Amino acid sequence: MTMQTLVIIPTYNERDNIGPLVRAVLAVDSTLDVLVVDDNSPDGTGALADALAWETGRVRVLHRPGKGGLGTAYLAGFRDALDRDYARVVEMDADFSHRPEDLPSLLHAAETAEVVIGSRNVPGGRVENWSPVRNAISKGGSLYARIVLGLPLKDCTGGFKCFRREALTALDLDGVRSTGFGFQVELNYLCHRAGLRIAEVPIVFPDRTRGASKMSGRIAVEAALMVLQLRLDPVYLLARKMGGVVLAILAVAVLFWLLYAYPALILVAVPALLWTVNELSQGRIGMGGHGHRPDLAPSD
Ligand SMILES: Nc1nc2c(ncn2[C@@H]2O[C@H](COP(=O)(O)OP(=O)(O)OP(=O)(O)O)[C@@H](O)[C@H]2O)c(=O)[nH]1
Ligand SMILES: [Mg+2]
Repeated sequence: MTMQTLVIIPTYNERDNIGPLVRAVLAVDSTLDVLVVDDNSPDGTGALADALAWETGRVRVLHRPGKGGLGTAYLAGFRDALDRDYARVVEMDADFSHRPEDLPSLLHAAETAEVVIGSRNVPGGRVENWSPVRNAISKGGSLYARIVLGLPLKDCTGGFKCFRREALTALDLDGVRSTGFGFQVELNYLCHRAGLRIAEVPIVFPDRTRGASKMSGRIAVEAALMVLQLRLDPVYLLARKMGGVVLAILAVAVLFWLLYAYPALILVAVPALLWTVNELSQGRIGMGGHGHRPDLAPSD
């Protein structure tokens, strides 16, 4: 197996960034290769990436037909890296918010941890040129994910990360649900639940200077809801598995409570129960359509 690292860079309209960024990454270390995952960027980023591939021999480009979201772009990149026996995989934005000069400390930490997170919220880490509002939203989002999901991390939402190969193979990548920005949180949660060793190393995170952000309020709300969904998942799955039983127990409990509170209801409850049992046994209600259902009769 090679000790090469694949740096995955998802792009959507990063024409002004892709060339300088890829060159800077390749200059860091000769063990780094780059995979650009471009979603048919209207600004021609994909063609620029193809030219870099041809010129350097260390870059490949995965062209996808349309904007499919950051999460699915990374998943496609992970599969490519695993197919090609890369020992390590790095996630990196194209807009220079993830600085190539921080790559060595991520790679170094990956020698002792299976997952490394470039963190803005540990000593030495910081953001640059963010408004106080944006800073508060980012820190609040991270704290929210940390509390709701019980993640032992200071920066839960960042996307500058390094995974050892065995970390990715330990995860159920097909089960990942977030397509967009919730992806980073979901991946952290999966790593934590899989018992992987996760390290946070400080990074400096400058705001993008070229190109447009793809972040929006809607995307942030989607990510926040996804966090809640992840937390509630075990309860939801159990309820689905136990669905019928839980409902029946609840119905009986409610009935008993009603009868206890209003004993007179027994005059209604008993005939109703007898009627229901009779109808069920005749197949006239519920239970999968054995009875006559004129409303569903075929028509032409
Ligand atoms: N392939 C692909 N890349 C995407 C998609 N959405 C975003 N990206 C890339 O993902 C990276 C992060 O996106 P940004 O727009 O920088 O999002 P952000 O960092 O949260 O927002 P800013 O701080 O404003 O830059 C960039 O390299 C984008 O080009 C997508 O749907 N498909
Ligand atoms: Mg960015």
